Amino acid sequence: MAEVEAAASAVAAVAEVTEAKGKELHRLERKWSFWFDNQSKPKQGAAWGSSLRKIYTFDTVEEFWCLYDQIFRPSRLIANADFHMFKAGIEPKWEDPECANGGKWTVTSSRKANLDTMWLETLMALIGEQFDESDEICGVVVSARQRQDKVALWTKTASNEAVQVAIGRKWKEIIDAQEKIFYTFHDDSRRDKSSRGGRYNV
Ligand code: MGP
Repeated sequence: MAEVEAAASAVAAVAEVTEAKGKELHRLERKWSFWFDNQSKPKQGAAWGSSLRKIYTFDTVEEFWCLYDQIFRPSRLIANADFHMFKAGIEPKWEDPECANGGKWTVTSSRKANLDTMWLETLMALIGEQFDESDEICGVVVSARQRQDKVALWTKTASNEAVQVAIGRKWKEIIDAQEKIFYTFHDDSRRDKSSRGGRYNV
């Protein structure tokens, strides 16, 4: 955790110097935040989310590349850790008001190289506002897990099947996924493992 925070302040310093030099930075449509969660050594009795940290909020292409290069590459994640990139102001939690009625499309990967590519393609599509339904998107999470790594795209209105299916189709194209992908409602994830089957698939 400390390492990630140190790397993030190095990125902030670089961004400040660049701006101070009067170099023109390329602004994004909106602000995004990178988050990090390390649950590899969970504290006994600690609630979910207690190790989740917002690391850096940015709105330029230059900061994005610095952050991606120096920190947020999934192949660097240890097991049971996650990186998130969410719209600024939205927390990567079911409890966030923007996520509360939402859900997620999930794609799994057994190869680290593949995971890095899918994550990067997704990040670029988000900051480049490539989804027609961009208002419906909350953010993306990449999770390193013992069983299988995964990337999940979180959206806002789970009950709106047409919108979710359109987003799922577009995402599949972006990450070049060949297999079926599934959409789960956060409401189902909240309940119990047995009710977690995907509600939509593309
Ligand atoms: P996970 O990290 O999304 O999936 O959630 P993982 O580790 O692949 O395991 P899975 O087999 O359960 O899919 C793991 C557990 O963390 C969940 O079952 C919840 O108990 C808890 N959890 C995850 N999220 C994203 C939240 C959240 O947003 N809010 C709360 N309260 N708990 C969560």
